[in-house]
Amino acid sequence: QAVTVAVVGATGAVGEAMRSILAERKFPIKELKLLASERSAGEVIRFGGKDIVVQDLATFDPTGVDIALFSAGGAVSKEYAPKFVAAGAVVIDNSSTFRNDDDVPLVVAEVNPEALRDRPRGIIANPNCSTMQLLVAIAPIHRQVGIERINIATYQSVSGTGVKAMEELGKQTAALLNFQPPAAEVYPVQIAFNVIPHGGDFMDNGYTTEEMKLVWETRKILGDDRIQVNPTVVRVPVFYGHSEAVHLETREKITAAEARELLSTAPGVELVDEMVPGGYPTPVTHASDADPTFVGRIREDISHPRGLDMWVVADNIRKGAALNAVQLAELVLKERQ
Ligand code: A2P
Ligand code: 11C
Repeated sequence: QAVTVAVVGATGAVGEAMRSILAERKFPIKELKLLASERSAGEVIRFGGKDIVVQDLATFDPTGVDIALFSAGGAVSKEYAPKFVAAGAVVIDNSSTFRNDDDVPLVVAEVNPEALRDRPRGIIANPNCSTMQLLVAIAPIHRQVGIERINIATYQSVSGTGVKAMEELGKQTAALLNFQPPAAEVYPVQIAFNVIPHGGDFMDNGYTTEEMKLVWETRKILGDDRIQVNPTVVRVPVFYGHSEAVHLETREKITAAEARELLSTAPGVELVDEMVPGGYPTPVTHASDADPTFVGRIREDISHPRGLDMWVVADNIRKGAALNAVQLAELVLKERQ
């Protein structure tokens, strides 16, 4: 049965991916409402063979919307998500605003889909992109042998910061190749031909907010507060696709062969794990514009009796945000049938 869907932040990088994924997966849409700020109101966007005019969220009446996908930043979610719920919609929110609230489920479609049924506030939170791909890859291992500790270093692409950051990487690269000084506005230092050990805001414990999301969200999604997570977030000059070097310490020993076997049938995972040059996933060769979470370089940690290492890559805009949001919308839709 077709429903009315609203995309809030429809003109942004994630909003654009949400639109194309809704179309690709043939989501049963009665009417699609596209919302943004007054800056883009009036713009015309083609969807499903029709022209749809982008409306200003501030003056939009949400009555009649069944499912709303929000990706317009935390402040917008905070103000408008409750208004959409009051008007009868289920809100799937991509911002970090509600993720840590006890009465808001935080759901990865392949990992804890059952959690979304319990949503007293009518809001379902979509995890952060780096947590999303980590969890798709490690949840099967946690279920099999238990995970005690995760050491992780991320290699996050600039699209995670937004459209302006992608422009900055392009402009700095062009400037440097033309022997011109690179202007840094979005990032505190040059991102082209560089790596920056910083994402989000610094906290009192020395970690950044982007790092602590990996700690809080992993525990909430797996429903296990005992899991220790030690993250370092790094921004790299890649346009699309986040990569992660993941080092697990499990409760019981799991061999690399057993982990490979387990992940070969895990939902949402694609193994790319040949011990030859190029036999591993990278953002450019595998993840960009693709749906799966790619896992490679699986090996037993030579420094720990129950250690397992892996390399995890996914498209941060698709699985990390828009695709999971649409998968959650599909699960909500299933409840109605
Ligand atoms: P707009 O095009 O009007 O600025 P990104 O993070 O990729 O830049 O995208 C942010 C998205 O959120 C855009 O669609 C943007 O719309 C939207 N947005 C930002 N601020 C607001 C706001 N105050 N009200 C509604 N939409 C907003
Ligand atoms: C990044 N993960 O790559 C961020 C972007 O909490 O949803 C998304 C922030 C969030 O910088």
